Amino acid sequence: MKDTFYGEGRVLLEGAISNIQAKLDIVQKYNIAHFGSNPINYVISRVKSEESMKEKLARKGFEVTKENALTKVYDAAGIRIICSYINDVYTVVDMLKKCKDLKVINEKDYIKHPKENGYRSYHIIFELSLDIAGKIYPVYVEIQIRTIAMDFWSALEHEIKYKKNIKNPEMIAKELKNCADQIATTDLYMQTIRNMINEEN
Ligand code: 0O2
Repeated sequence: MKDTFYGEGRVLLEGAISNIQAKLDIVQKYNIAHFGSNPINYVISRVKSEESMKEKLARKGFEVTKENALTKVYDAAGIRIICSYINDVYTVVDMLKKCKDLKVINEKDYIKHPKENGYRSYHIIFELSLDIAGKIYPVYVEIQIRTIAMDFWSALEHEIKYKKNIKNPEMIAKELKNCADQIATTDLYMQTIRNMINEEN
């Protein structure tokens, strides 16, 4: 079906996502074969919805056009990598940065520097050079890497954005912040126990 907003740009966005997913698949198999473990739990991806992209372009003060969606906002193509442990998040970040055809455009470590609401995740924007029939197309992809617990929290917190008429929004925000802090403590605790188990082997 023809895309009414991204037009032929959708081919580039989906192509970039497939390309990075293929890299991640190989990396996972390599890690299992060589180290007997895999830092990645699972991977999900999406092309940002037309509605959400239009809202973001307008919010950032850009004209709502396909060109701006592909070049001014960097998360039209998005991949989320979910790991079990915090150290795995940083292992995956390092692995991705070593890929020769991925250029880091921007990165934000919301794990070391959480947002005020408690949001934690590692974000990197890459520029991927997509080679289609000998022509090189630069495509931006946002990769978010986080633990299962951070992802669980983030999904619930994200719901607030789309829910209208929430009673006690301040109380809910406060409870979510408390929960984010407890999750951060638990993530560290789990990592420590895992390190102790690995030391013993
Ligand atoms: P969706 O539905 O995931 O596409 P922005 O924060 O959007 O003005 P920027 O620079 O792209 O601009 O921000 P950033 O910090 O890199 O965050 C982009 C994405 O990270 C968001 O995309 C969310 O997916 C996620 N994110 C960032 N902050 C939060 C947060 O406080 N809570 C949750 N749950 N997710 C967050 P979109 O476009 O919002 O949505």
